[in-house]
Amino acid sequence: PPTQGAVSDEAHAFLRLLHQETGQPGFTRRWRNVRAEIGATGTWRHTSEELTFGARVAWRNSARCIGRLRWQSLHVRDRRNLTTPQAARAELTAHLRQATNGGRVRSVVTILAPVPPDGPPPIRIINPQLVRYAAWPNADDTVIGDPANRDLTQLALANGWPTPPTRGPHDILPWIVATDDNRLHALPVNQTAVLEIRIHHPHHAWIGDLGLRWPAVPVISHMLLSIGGVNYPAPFNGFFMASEIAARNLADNDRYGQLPAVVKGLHLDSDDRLRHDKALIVLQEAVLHSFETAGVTITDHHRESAHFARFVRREEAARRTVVGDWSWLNSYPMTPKDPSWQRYYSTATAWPGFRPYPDAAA
Ligand code: NRG
Repeated sequence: PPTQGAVSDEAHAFLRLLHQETGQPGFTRRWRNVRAEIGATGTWRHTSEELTFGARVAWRNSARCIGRLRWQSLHVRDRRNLTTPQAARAELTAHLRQATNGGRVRSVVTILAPVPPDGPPPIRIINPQLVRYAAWPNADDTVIGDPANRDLTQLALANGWPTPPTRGPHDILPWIVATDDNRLHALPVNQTAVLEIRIHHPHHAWIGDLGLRWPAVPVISHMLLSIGGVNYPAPFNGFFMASEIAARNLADNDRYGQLPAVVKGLHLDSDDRLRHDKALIVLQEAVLHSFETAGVTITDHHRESAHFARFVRREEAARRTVVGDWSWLNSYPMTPKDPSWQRYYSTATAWPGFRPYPDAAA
């Protein structure tokens, strides 16, 4: 756990930042109170205004995120009073509904009770994302479902998740929630809150026959939101960039591994050395087309790269340093025409921010 001195330093830096950026008066008085509170309890409680500002700046400081132009639009749900798995299930369901918003996806964070100075938080989510598909290994080492979630599937089964009657490629895993008595609870997901998109292609009907689908909204659920020395479990979402789904989740050999099927469907020759590149483009088209015809927010990497460049210009105009991880901001198939490809960013860590849960499994 962080020392009282460290909490104090971070609290001071955060309050300074907030009062400087927002122009709100009263820094000295607020700091005096917060310092006393940290002295007495080892931690402090944010006002809801501090919480909202801190969560938005944490997004602004997310070095791996290309979508930061919209950081000020983050909807912040203050659920710090939440202590039971049942209440967590209800709030995570509400988060999914509010974020999905019938397809016009909104960026949302749900802030749960903080990690206290002397132990685990009342509620913490083990799943890396709220909507993940189970992995069912076959005897021959192949997997039905998403191989990335082998361990999570085992954990769900070990904690009382009833095996679905038929095991398919898209069985939504329950939420696994840890309580501060070190117990795990597998909470079934309310399917009516989960929107999924079937993947098809405007010119290649056979793509639809591959039976692919993906959840509409990516909700990252295993990171801590760190504001002024206080750490919160805080599931958050933005919306998908098509390449996340098309070039990784559906394509990677150790995920759904669909490139061979697409190469085959396109009748590409095995001596065409760009056959996988061509297949990837067709998968990108399919993902964009499927989300768009379903009326669900999606973006592409060229558009996001241009938006990111606009974010960088705004930040630099405000005399703030932009942190950024080139290898995460740029992805196949970006081109040198995309502005985020053309430069590097500060690799420092900036706070408030999101961080991995200290002892989380990969
Ligand atoms: N690539 C991962 C999700 C990572 C986060 N992506 C977002 N985040 N778009 C995947 O499952 O494809 N977000 O907050 O919108």
